[in-house]
Parts: sequence; C-alpha cells; structure tokens
Amino acid sequence: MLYPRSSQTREVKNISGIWKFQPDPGNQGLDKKWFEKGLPSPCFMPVPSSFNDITQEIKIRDHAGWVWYEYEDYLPAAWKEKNLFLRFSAAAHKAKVYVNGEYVGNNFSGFLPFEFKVNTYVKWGGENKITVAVSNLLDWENLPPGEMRFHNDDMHPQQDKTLHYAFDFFNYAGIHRPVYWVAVPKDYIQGIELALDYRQKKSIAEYDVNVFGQADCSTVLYTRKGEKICHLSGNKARMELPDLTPWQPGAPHLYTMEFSLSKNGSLIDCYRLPVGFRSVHIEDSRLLINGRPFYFKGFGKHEDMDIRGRAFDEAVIIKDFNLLNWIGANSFRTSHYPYSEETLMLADEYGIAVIDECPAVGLVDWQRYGQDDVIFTEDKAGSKLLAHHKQVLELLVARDRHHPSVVLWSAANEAATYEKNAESYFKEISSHLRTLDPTRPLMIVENSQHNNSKAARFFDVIGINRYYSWYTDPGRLDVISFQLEKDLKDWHNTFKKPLLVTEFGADALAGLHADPPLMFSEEYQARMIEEFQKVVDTLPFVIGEHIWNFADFMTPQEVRRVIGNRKGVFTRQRQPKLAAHLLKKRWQVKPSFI
Ligand code: BDP
Repeated sequence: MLYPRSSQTREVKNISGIWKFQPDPGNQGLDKKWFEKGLPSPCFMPVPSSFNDITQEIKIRDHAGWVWYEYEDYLPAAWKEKNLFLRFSAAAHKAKVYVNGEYVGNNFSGFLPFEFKVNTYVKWGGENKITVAVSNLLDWENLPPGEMRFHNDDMHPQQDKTLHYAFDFFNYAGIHRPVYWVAVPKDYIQGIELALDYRQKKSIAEYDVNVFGQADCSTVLYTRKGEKICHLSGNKARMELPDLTPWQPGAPHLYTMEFSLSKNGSLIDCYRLPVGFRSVHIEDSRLLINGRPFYFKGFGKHEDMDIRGRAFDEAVIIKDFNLLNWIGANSFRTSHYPYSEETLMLADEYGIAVIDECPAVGLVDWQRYGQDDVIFTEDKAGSKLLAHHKQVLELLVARDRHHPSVVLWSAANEAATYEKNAESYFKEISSHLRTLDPTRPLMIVENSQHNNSKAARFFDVIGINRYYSWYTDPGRLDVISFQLEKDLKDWHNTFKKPLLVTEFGADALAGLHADPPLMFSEEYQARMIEEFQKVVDTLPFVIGEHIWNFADFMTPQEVRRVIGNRKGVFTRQRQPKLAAHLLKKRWQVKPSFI
C-alpha cells in the first residue's frame, strides 16, 4: 500500500480533524446499528489522537472495549471517474469501517495503515458518513498480546475484570494517525517493491511496479534539484548507476524516483518516491553501512506525548528529530511497534538510522505482573499468533522497505526466548523475514541469558536490554562494570555475533537531585549511563548504545511508575535532564563510523 502522495494524476484529501466519538462500554453499537443510525450521544474527539487523555473521565481513560467514531464529508462529483480509497494510517488496535451505513472492511494491526476501495459505497458530489468502531482489547491472536482477566475472588465485585498486558507502555488507543480520501486513476500504480543498494561505488535500484489495469510503465531517477539521471521502461527493472552519492547516517543524500504509467503515449498515473542508496552488511561482529563499521548512538523511543497520547503529531516528531541532532544521536529503535510513515521519511531526510521493530512485545511470562506462565504454548504464542506475527512483518516490510534509514528489522522485544517452543517460533520468524527482505540484517532484542536464549542464533544482531544497578542490585552503581562486562563477553563468546546494547537506563524524576547519586535522582541516571558506556567502550563486538529511553512516557499505573516511566533523558515535554547534557558531550565527539 503506497503512502498517499498527490501528483498530477492523484488527489489526496486529509480528513483528520474533529470527529464525533462515543465509547461503547455496554458493547451495544453493533446490535443497535450505530453505523446506520448515528452515534446516540457523541462528544467531540480530535483525529488523530488517543482518546484516553482528552476528556476528564477516568472511565474513558481506562476504557477497555469498543469505541465509535463518526465523520461526515462531501466528495467532489469529479472523483467518480477515479478509484477512491478511504485510508487510515493507523487505528489501535482493531477497527471496523462503515461508509454511509454499510460495512466496508476491518483491520487487525494497530500500528500499520489500511485502506478500502469505496467507490460503490459513496455518494459522488454528496455528503458521506464514515463510521469507525475501534477496539483496544488485546488477545493472543494479535500483537501486542494481552487478555481480559476476571478476578474471581471474594475481594472483587462479581465479574470484575482488568485488561492485562506484559508491556510497559500505556495501552493508548483510538485513530492514531491521519485519515485520507485518496483518489487515483482507473488504471493506477498499486504498489512498488523497491530494493536499493550501494556496492563498489555503484548505486543499484531493483524495482517491481504492481500495476492495476493495463498501461506502460516507465521510471525516471532525478536529483533533488530535478536533474534527470536515468530513464528506464518496463514495470520490472534494475538500475545500476556509477557516480551517485550514497545515503548514510549524518550525510543523507536523497534522490527522487518517478514512476509513470501511460496509455497510447499519454500519462495516466504518476507517483514519486524519495530514495537513497546504501548497503548494510554484517562482517566480523560489526555492522557495516556502505562498507564502513557503524556505531549506533541513540535511543529506544516511544510515540508518546501529553494529551494526544500515542497519536501522530508533526510538531512532536520534528522536535524529536531536532533533539536527536542536538544531542548527537545517529539512530533510534521504533520500540516497540512500527512508527508513523512520516517518522521514517524524516529519518531518511535527517540522516538518522532506524531499527524498525514490529509490535512483538509482551511475549514474556507475567511473573512480574503477578502470574507465572508459559508463553510459547498453542493457546498463547502458538500457531495463530505466529501466523499473525508473520503477516505483520509482511505488512511492515512492504510499508518500509524503501527507506534508506531502515538498517535493521527487529523481530521482537524481550520475548520469553528461554522457553523450549520459542526455538521453532523464532526460527520460522527469522526465515520468513529473510525471504521478505534479503537485503537487511535481522535483530532480536533479548532480556534472556546467553545460556538460555533459544532464539538468538537465528538473528544477525543481538540486542541486549540490561538494567544492572536498577532492577537487580538497586543502588549499586559499583557492580555495573563487573556484571556488564561478564554478561556481554558471555553473549559474544556463545553466539559470535555483533551485540547492540538496546536498553539501559534509570528512572530520574526531573528536578530531583542527590549527591552522592541516589536512585531516581538526575545524578544517578547520568552516572549509571556513564558506567555502562565505560564498559561498552572496551568491547569491540558491541556495535552501539541505545539509552532507554529518549523521553519519559506513560505506562499502566503500578508501584514502580510515577505517572509513567521516567527513564527518559528528556522529560515527556522534551526538556533535557542532566544525562542529556552528558550524552551530548560524549556523542558530539564520538564518531558514527569506527
Ligand atoms: C524493558 C522493556 C521496556 C521497559 C523497560 C523498563 O523492554 O519496554 O520500559 O524495561 O522497565 O524490559 O523501563
């Protein structure tokens, strides 16, 4: 599915804005046909936004189940001659869509785009009602997983239940990214499979244009200034060009690829895509970009902000890229789900490398959360979840494969890879991912141990999350160097693969100080990060350091969290803590290429 871009043959109308909204705690919307009759007592809701923090109602904030959205919009009569799509860039987690009271389709992957052809449902030149039911419920057939738990004890009212999930970010929900009408020609470019490479000073583009209907396809590569570099005919081709400037972190050189369809010599469709040429390889426990060993300096992030929750917000995205530049970071991980398409486009533009993670998070035993469970069983992470996981990877790769900034795919975060059945599960995930994209290395992010992970050997880079002196030996900054060095050496000796320290960090309440450093102070967070860095600096197989987290973020309420996770080196409002200033000092002089 292509990103909605306008061109001389395509029209895109963003219909985000103020929609009507109605929670459905009694689950009656479907039976009572709200999609036909209209929402009974709606309030206003911004789209995009998470619905949770917009009102003053705790019941809405903590609602688990279906909510409904409604919007009315006029369509130009002239679009009758086009193929018309209704496109949602993301709605968490499941959605059912109706147009003018009729069901048009559903979606199951809350962090990825979906669209429906709506020609037969709309009134041309008239008003059209869009109704969307969105559910934030979690189950074991979709990622991220979770389940509704009934308390069944005499200390809770009968039928009392809570939505449980084993991931540490608030289950924000709603229409999280923009909604568009996309009008394309009758015969049109439906999809583009594009692989970009840079080898022996040659830039290579291999593409396969999926055309709906009958038309001749041609492709032109331009510089950003519009100078023509190369022209090829056919919908499947390979370009090999000397003398182009490659894309690389810190020096993001981009070109424009223009795909055109014509019939009897006249243009019928045109789609332009920014592209960059670069290679990513693994060699001798290093990750090479364009043949040079790259060192990741950056963060695990979240899409998270006051009021709007997990929703798309251009101001926040651009602010974050400016902060990444300010601090001297060269990369981030889309922990723990695919981020907006615009974020990846900006990573291409800003020259920031991205580890693109799918929403496989929370696949762990829930001991921490009060229950000791096995996860990789047929009723949990079994064949249904595996099939969904593979499908989400297909959609993710199809969406993001053309971004030069994406240098690694991350298949999962902190899964229970020590369980027996995790072996076959992740063997299948890695081989599926490899067939989807043979051009990029694969990563798994581990919280298991070197001697019990059954999954790490199927991946090219192992991400390691560690919290020495925090969740273990709290307060003991002095044990970090001993424990971390031993741990990382063990991992490397066992798997002989590059390691990336994908998470380390401490909660710090902005403005809380303690010297000598005590837990939760800004000083402790800064010192802990420095202790980790001292160790990774001595280990040549460690290919990078990603601090957990870029900014403070919202989590479920629990005793370890003070209105959210405070491991950000920036506050949730993006103001620097002490650690941010120290990171800036280090990263501005530490080179990206070793
Ligand atoms: C790691 C998780 C991350 C959490 C972090 C923490 O990968 O999502 O937020 O711990 O506890 O286990 O701060």
